[in-house]
This record gives sequence, C-alpha cells and structure tokens, in this order.
Amino acid sequence: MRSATAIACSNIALVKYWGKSPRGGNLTAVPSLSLTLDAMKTTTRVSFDETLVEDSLRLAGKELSGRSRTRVYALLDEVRALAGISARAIMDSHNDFPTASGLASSASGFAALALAAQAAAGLNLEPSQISALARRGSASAARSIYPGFAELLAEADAAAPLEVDDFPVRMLVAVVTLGVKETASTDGMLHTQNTSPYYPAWVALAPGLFAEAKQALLRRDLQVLGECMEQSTLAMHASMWAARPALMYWRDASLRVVEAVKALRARGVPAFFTMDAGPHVKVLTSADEALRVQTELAQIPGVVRVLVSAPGPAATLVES
Ligand code: 2P0
Repeated sequence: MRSATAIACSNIALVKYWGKSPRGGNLTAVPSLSLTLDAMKTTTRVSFDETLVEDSLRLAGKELSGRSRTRVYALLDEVRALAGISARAIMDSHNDFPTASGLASSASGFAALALAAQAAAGLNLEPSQISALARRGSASAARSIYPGFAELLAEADAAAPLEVDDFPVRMLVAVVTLGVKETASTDGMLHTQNTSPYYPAWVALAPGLFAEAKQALLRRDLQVLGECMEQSTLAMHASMWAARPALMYWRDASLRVVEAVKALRARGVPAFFTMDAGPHVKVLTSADEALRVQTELAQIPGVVRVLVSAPGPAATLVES
C-alpha cells in the first residue's frame, strides 16, 4: 500500500472565473487572478491498496456521494491511468473551515487531492501538471497549488504563480449566516451561460479587467487592484441576476458589509470587497489595517465571524 498526505490552502479570486469554455474539459471561459489564503486549509490523505474492491472516499469522516464522489473518482482514475496502476484508493479529507458554504472548499479540496493522489501513485509530477489535474476536478483548485497570487488564463490547462514581493495584504472573510442551501458553482455558471443576456457582456469585459488588475498587482497598486476586484465581482453577479430565474447569492448582511467597506474607504482605509457563489463577503486590505477592518465588520448584524488571512503557502506534501 502506498500513501501520501497533502495540505492545500483555499484561494479567493480577485478577478473572477465564471463560465466554461465551449471547448469542454472544464476549461474556463475567462481569465482569473487569485490570492491563496493561509487561514483555510484542506488536509487529504490518499492510499492506493491492491486489496480493496472499491474506492473509499471520505470527507470529514463521511463517505462522499453524488457529484462530489463522481468528480473525486474521475481524478483518481486519471492518476491511475497516468501511473499505470489499477489499485482502488482510500481518500480521507478534512477541512479546517465549513464545507460547501461558499467558502471555496472545492479549491483547497481538489488541490490537496491532486497533490496527494499523484504522490501516492508514485508519479512525482511538476506543479503545473498537478495544477492541471486539480483544474479538471474544479477550475478554482488549479490556483491553490501555488502560494500567494496566481493566475489561470482563459482555456489554460494549468494556473501559474505571480511573484509579488513586499505587498503585505490581508483577506478578511465576513461569514454571513446561511439560511438556504446555495446553488453549486458549476450549476450556477451553466445556468448563467444558458439564460443570462448579460453573460456575453461579462465574458467580453473579463480579459481587459484581468489585464488591468494584473498590472496593478505587479506594481503593488492596491487602489487600482481593488477597483478591478470590485468591478469583477459585481459584473459577475450582474450576469447571474439577469439569468432566468435569477441567481442571487446576496443576503441583506452581504450588502451591509459592502456598505461598511465603502464607508471605511471614505475614511481613508484601503479596503475592497468581493463575493463568490455564496453570501459571504471577502475584503482585501493592507496588513496594517486588517485588525481595524475586522473589528468594524464583526459588529455588523448578520455577520457571524470574521476570519483574517495572510497570503498562504503552496500546496505541500506532509509526512503521513
Ligand atoms: C472563482 N468561483 O474564480 C469563481 C468566482 C466562484 C465565483 O471558481 O465548476 O468550484 O468546479 O470548475 O471552481 C467556483 O467554481 O467550479 C469558482 P468548477 P469552481 O473562484
């Protein structure tokens, strides 16, 4: 039996991916740019065992079912094919944050799985190959292989790291109470692609916004990066709101956080918001102001807690 354990951090897109390329294969329709977060991690152990008759795939001790099981199984099958093995696997995965709550658990989950599975199969792949493997499981996961900032270009097989030194930023996650089960990202983006008249406008806007944000990041211009980040999330959500029926992830508390961020900015605090396929609001700010922003956001009705995250490390293998 061969085992490997990997830890991967989640990531938040500053410039969003929303939409699949018509070329298929889970390639993305638009480029995205992200920050890997040290405060949200998945640990995954994979063992290939000749004596097993079927895969055992557990998240937080519970056997996976449905689509998440199919996706994990597909990734393991790809690894088996690459390594020329047929042994079934045991996968055990744990998040140190709530799963499937709009907190990007598939990003850290598929990144940790790809890294652990290929190591357990004896493959020793390059980071770009591991990123490509993770992307086919969940596109945002491609970016979680890398530390700090990363980009995933439209229709790219793998993400790539963006090296930015001396740019001390923090990402805050204002966790908003969940009332209802959220629509899964994959379903939400396909629904938007299929029914929203604003989807083509979103796809047309995204490359220019990505280029502007990347340039701002490389020159460490938090103001312009933040402006691009807010336009990206609002344009993405506008495309969802124009779908039929509308796809609305916002709650009243989400809007209160956004208003608080704008009020902070009016007082000279560099803070910028983004939202994903859930009601939580993520806020990018400087390391110096993180505590002040956290204190303000924690007082907003409907905000249950505020996580503060520094840029996270690359996905890594750990001693089993
Ligand atoms: C992102 N999101 O760029 C965007 C912004 C959510 C909103 O990537 O279908 O779980 O598994 O490739 O990666 C969430 O979608 O979707 C996501 P699949 P994924 O972070």
